[in-house]
Parts: sequence; structure tokens; C-alpha cells
Amino acid sequence: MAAMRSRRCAPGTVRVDKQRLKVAIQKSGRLTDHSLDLLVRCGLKYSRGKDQLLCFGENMPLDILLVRDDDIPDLVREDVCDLGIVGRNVLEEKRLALRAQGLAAPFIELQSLDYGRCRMVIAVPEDTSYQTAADLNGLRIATTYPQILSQWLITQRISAQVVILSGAVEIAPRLGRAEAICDLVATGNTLSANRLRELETVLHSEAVLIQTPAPLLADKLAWLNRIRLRIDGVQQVKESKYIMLHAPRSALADIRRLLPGSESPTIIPLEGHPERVAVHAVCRENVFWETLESLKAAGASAVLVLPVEKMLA
Ligand code: PRT
Ligand code: ZN
Repeated sequence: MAAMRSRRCAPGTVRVDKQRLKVAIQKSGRLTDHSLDLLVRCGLKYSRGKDQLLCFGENMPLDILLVRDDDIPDLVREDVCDLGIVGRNVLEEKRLALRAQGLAAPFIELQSLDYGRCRMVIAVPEDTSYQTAADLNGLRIATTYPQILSQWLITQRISAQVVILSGAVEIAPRLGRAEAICDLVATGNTLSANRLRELETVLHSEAVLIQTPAPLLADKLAWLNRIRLRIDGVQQVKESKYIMLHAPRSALADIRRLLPGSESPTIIPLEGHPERVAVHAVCRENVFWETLESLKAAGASAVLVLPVEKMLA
């Protein structure tokens, strides 16, 4: 990824053009490489401006603005950018804050993307006896997501004090600032390292593609629709494999059952072998060695498993 980016980084000014789609993504963080990679897989070739804030799409009317993730919802809501990619946690926190100010539906959520997955959880020190959500009553809970936490406490009918921090939430209990925390978890390693254990899940999050509420020019909309189809294609091929094999006609029913996540395989007669056929299928799940062994046991031979580069439904 890094090599590909630097190869495309060209010096010179970056044109900003109202006719072109502008998408805001995180400048430097957990979503950056995935977001750039997704756009490249959708066919985008880009060069980076001198200021390192704008990438100019060379082969599509689409430019990328690189910003802090917290700024993305407002940039899209205020129509500075047509599109944005941001974690659901950031989006939801912003949505609730705006709702509190009487502003509704500030951005259009187009689709979830299959990266940036994490959960927002309530965690407590390992050596405490808190077991259920009700045990949080009367406690102080530290978080950088006060809106999401407050909303969750209301729905759970829990009366707890929300302590707003700007970072390092996991050390709040040790510092005596709170009895519990509400923070993002991916692997769970940070919680363990800080001797904390999960009590409740508040939100499931992943990267989300959002659109401005302002109407898009027809050409921009057409490009957006093309890009969305390509995103679907990119997401579908991630796990997909193309399988080719030979099999006796009599074993076809068993073989079809064994092909993971495949719909209608193509069956091709084999010249000079009336009892045998070639089977070609797209499997939408990973194909493990165990599956190949089962296929062989069912009578398959010459089994080939190939990666799928692109797919358009
Ligand atoms: O500078 P900028 O404001 O743009 O970045 P940031 O520091 O606010 O965000 P960043 O890059 O840390 O995360 C961007 C987005 O990635 C988040 O908003 C989430 O949507 C998503 N994401 C996915 C995560 C995690 N996984 C994650 N594990 N964001 C943060 N974490 C942190 C978490 O806060 C905790 O400190 O990682 C730690 C826990 O990780 P584990 O693996 O030990 O459980
Ligand atoms: Zn941030």
C-alpha cells in the first residue's frame, strides 16, 4: 500500500473542482490505509498534492480530502465534501450531538464497509464484583463518547455519571477518576493490559460511507452510483474463490453441496469422457484444505482454486 501511494504522489498543485466528487477520509489512523486501498480497488489512480491534504483522482472525477476522522461528519454535512468514510462510532456520536441541538438526519448513510470493525463496551476493573448493567447505577463511567454513552444509559434506565475525557480512558479507574469506562475494543488486548473486563456492549462499529444531504449534480450522482457498485464488487470478492474441478456426473449432487457459498456452478462436458464433467463455481466463502479433501473423497480430481480479482453482479 505504502509503495503504491508514494509511486502515485506527484508534486504540483491540486485542482479543486465543483464538478468532481470529493470524498473525505482519515488522514492518518486506523482507517487510512483501508480507505485508500478501497478507492484504489475501485479503480482510482491518484496523485497527492504538495500539502498532503488533497489527492487528485487522475482517471476519475473524484478527489480525496485527508482530515482528522472527527471532522468528517461535519465536512459532509456542510457539503464541503460529497462523501466521507468514517467509523460508525464517530458518526453516531455526531448524530446524537446534532440531535440534541434539534438538527436531524444530517448525512445520508450509504453503506457499511467491511473494515474498521470494533465494539464500544463498558468495562470495569477485573477485581470488582460488578456483573450486570444494573450494577452500573451510581457509578462514574469515563469515556470520550459522552453522547453514545448517555443515550445507552437512558435506554437501559441506568443512572450513572458520565465523565468526559479526551483520551487514555483505560487508565481512568486506576487514577480514581471513574469506576468504569466506556471505550472501543478490537482485540481486547488493551483492556487486559489494564486489568479491565467487559461488562456490556454499547455499540458495534465499522467504517461507513456517508453522503452529503445536499443534492448532487447528475454527473456526480452517476459516478457515485458507479463507485458504489464497484465497492459492492470489491467487498464480494474479498473472500471469494473460483474453483475448477473434474468430477463424475454421478457425484455432482455431493460436489455441489460441498462447494462453500456457491450458487449455480457451470457444468461443462469433457470431450471423450461422457461420464465426467468439469465444474466451475464462484465460492463466496474461503475454501479450506478440508473442503478440497472432501471434494476429492467425493470423486473430484484436477481441483484448482483461484482468487477472484473483480466481480460485478
Ligand atoms: O487522528 P484522528 O482523530 O483522525 O484519529 P483517532 O485517533 O481518533 O482514531 P483512530 O485512528 O485510533 O481510529 C479510527 C477509527 O478506527 C475509530 O473511530 C474506530 O471507528 C476504528 N477502530 C477500530 C478503532 C479500533 N478499532 C480500536 N481498537 N479505534 C480505536 N481503537 C483503540 C481503542 O480506543 C483502544 O484504545 O484501540 C484500543 C483497543 O484496541 P484493542 O485491539 O487492544 O482492543
Ligand atoms: Zn479522532
